[in-house]
This record gives sequence, C-alpha cells and structure tokens, in this order.
Amino acid sequence: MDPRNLSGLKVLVIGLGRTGVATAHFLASRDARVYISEEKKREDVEDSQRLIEGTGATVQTGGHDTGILSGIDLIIPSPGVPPRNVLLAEGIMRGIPVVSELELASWFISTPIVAITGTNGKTTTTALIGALLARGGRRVYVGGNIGTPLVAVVDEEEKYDCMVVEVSSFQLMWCERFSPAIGILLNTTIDHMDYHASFAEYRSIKERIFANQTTSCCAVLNADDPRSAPLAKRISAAPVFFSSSQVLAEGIFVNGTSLRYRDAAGRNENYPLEAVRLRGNHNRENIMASIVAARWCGCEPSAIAESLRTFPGLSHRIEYLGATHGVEFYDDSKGTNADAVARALESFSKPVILLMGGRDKTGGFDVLAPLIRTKVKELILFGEARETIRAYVGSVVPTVSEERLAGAVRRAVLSASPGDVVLLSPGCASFDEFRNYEERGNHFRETVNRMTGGLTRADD
Ligand code: UMA
Repeated sequence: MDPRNLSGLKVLVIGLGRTGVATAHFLASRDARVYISEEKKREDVEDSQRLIEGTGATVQTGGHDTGILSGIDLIIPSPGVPPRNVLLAEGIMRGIPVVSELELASWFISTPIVAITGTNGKTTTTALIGALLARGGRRVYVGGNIGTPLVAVVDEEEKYDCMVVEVSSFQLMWCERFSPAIGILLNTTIDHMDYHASFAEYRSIKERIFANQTTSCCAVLNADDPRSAPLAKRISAAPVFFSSSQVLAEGIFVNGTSLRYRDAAGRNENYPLEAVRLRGNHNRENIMASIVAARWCGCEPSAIAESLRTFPGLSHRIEYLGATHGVEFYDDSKGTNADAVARALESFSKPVILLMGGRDKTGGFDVLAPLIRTKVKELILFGEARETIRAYVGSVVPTVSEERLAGAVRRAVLSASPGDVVLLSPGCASFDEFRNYEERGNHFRETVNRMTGGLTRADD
C-alpha cells in the first residue's frame, strides 16, 4: 500500500469520538471510502454523527459487528480502543494493516514535529514548549492527545514552522514510521494497566517515539531513569539528558534555584526558577525537557527565560484555586494514577487533606503509603474505587469514604483548619461520575466555592 495514496481504499475507523470524527473527514478528503464502527448506541453519538455529515461514511453503531471488516484495507482505531476490541483483534488476525490517527497524519506532514510522551507531565510540557516556541517567534501548532488530533491539521501545515504534539501510548502502539524531529520521553511509571498487557509492553510502546528517528533528530531522555542510558545506545537520534538529581557532564540539570544547560563543549546556560509558577520537582523535569526542545529549535535563552516566567501552568494540574480562612485549595483532577498523586503530594510542605477516588485503572496504590503517611492529615475517598484504595492505604492515616465527590468536598471543608491544603488528586479515571477529568475538576472548584462561600487569591 502506498501510504500517501488513500484514494478508493476502504478504511475502517473504530470509535466515533474526537479522533474518529477528525479521521473520517481527513480520509474523505483523500477520497477513501470510510466505514465507522462505534460501540455506543446511535442516540448517544448523535453530536458526532452530525459532525461527520458530508464524509459519506457508512456508520455502524450500538456495537461492533465483524461483518464490517469485509474488504477493509486499513483499520484506524481511536486511542481509547483496546487491543482486545473484537474488530481490532479479528482485523489483525485477518492481516489487515492497523495504524493510529497519529501515524496516518505523519504520512502527510513534512513540517518538523516535536513529540512528547511519558506517563505524567506530557500535557504541561507540550503546552510549555508551544509557549516557548511562540515566544521565540515560531509559528507553532500545539495538539495531539492534548486536544486536537494531528490529522485535523494536515492540510494547514504550511501555516506552521513546527508542530508540537502530545502523544499517548495508545497512539504510539499503532505507529510504524512516525518520526518526530524531537522526541521526548519524560518518564514511565505504572498506568493504563487496564489497556496494556504489562508494564514492559507499555514502556516499550512509549520508546517507539524514537524508533524511526534519524541521526539529525533529537531524543530527550530522563537521566534519572536507569532505562534511559541503554535506550540512548539503541536509537539513532542524538540523545540529550535531563536530571533533577544529578549534575550532568552534558545535558540539563538542577543547580540550586536554577537550571543549568551544559553543551558538549562545556558551555553553560542558566535558567532561574525563582519566578516560575509551575511547582514541584516533576515540573522542573517538564521545564528542562521543554528548554532542550526550544534550544534545539533555535530559540534564544533570553526569550526562553522570559517565557518561563510568564507561563501560567495548566488547569486541573496542581492548579491553585484560592484560599479561605487560611486553607488553600488545589485541583489536580488530571492526576489519574498513583504516580501523579505522589508528584502532587511531593509539591506540598503543609498538611494535606487528600481527596482520592473515581474509576480504578488497576495500577495499584501501595507506592503511595510512605508519602501519605508523611504528608496527609486526612484521606477522603470517593467514587467506585473508594474501597479498593482503602484496602491499599486506608490504614496509613485517618480515612473516610463518601459515595460522590461533592460529599468528599463537604467532609474536607468541615475538617480543614488554617494552614491546611485541600487537594483533589484522584489517582483514578473520572468516568464513574463525570464525562472526563475536566468536568470533575470544574465540579470540584464549583463545589468548593459553593461550600466555602468563595475563595480568594492573592492575584485577584
Ligand atoms: N469506542 C468504541 N469501541 C471501543 C472503545 C471505544 O467504539 O472498544 C468508542 C467510544 O464509545 C467513544 C470513542 O470510541 O465514542 C472514543 O474514542 P477515544 O476514547 O479514543 O476518545 P477520543 O474522543 O477520540 O479522544 C482521544 C484521546 N482519548 C484517549 O486517549 C482515551 C484524547 O485524550 C485526545 O485528546 C483525543 O483523542 C485527541 O487526540 C484524552 C486522554 O484521556 C485526553 N488521553 C489519555 C491520557 O492522557 O492519559 C491517553
């Protein structure tokens, strides 16, 4: 199959969410014959159906019927479609090629791509790189897993000097040729064990971000991860390391209250951190990876330093909502696994009332026990996973359960005293009670404001 010629091909898109809609439009614009299969009932995907009007797609809703595979040349699963999905499994068995929307888009894009993956921090890093490059005068597109699928902008690529894309393991899993000019692997800890067969599989899929890079490309790696050094030897791209715990002979590392970037010739650049609003050690790693990408793209150190000072951070990621009666409230609704909760807890020195819960992603919570013991004053559990979390860490500190998030907020407001931090860092997916983590975070903020009579912020 000539990857750039889709004309007349019968292509099956599985899932009719954001990716499915954008992919259907792109395929139709390239004269492919589009088939879509969606497990939800017709009435539950009416909005998406309206959005694909004009694509001529044949749509199957209310389940996946393998009859639709007849004559299919190519399958494009949406990121949330697991490998055990009946169409995907059967399609693979029949030898039908499977690629992700990211891979498909990359066949048609010649603009340099900066791709960011990792278990945690990729959204912040993606947005920050976008901000640094824009400040450095680059026309930049920011998208991918962060919101807008890459395939939606293939025909606009001449508007951009660079495309910065957040990439998930779900998208990398079905990549063959995807080759970003700069690939960044921030970290890998247990996540999505409800989707991947093992941690080793998850990790090796993340490493695919570097698989097709050439010697002119750059691979940004975490020097504090023991798997990075052997990985750097296996890939073609030039490795650049970052570290939050070691001084590096070459690369970028923490040096007191600033970051030091040292090149191969021993030249140093300094990036002060005092005025940077992103908090926590994990954010220092995100910042270091972003500086490497921006410097590799030719941005000046002074523009980078200025942009770091003004970057406000992202919603729902250890987001400071405000304070009342000496109690500070933070929304970390995007923290959907144990490692993210650990990173959030590490950012605080005040006693934390921690709200955790939602739908379990089965990665376990035992790693949190030591941090909860030292940082958390009270643990308030909610949602479907509350008993599961209690079994892991409920004996470590005083722990209570509520059925829903609103009840957990009420408890937190009642038990908080001046000097405390109330932190929503759920460690779970949101789907038991909400459509997504944004809705959960917004609900948290609104409930906190209602129950406290409103928060104030120093910068209000
Ligand atoms: N579906 C099926 N069959 C299945 C599974 C799902 O038909 O077996 C259907 C669902 O009913 C639904 C559709 O597929 O209608 C949803 O597809 P999707 O879950 O892939 O969601 P999209 O709307 O296409 O959004 C995806 C990403 N979602 C996931 O990775 C789960 C979005 O990332 C991304 O922003 C968007 O593409 C654009 O690129 C979200 C996410 O949570 C933010 N990502 C994970 C994360 O960040 O941890 C990886």
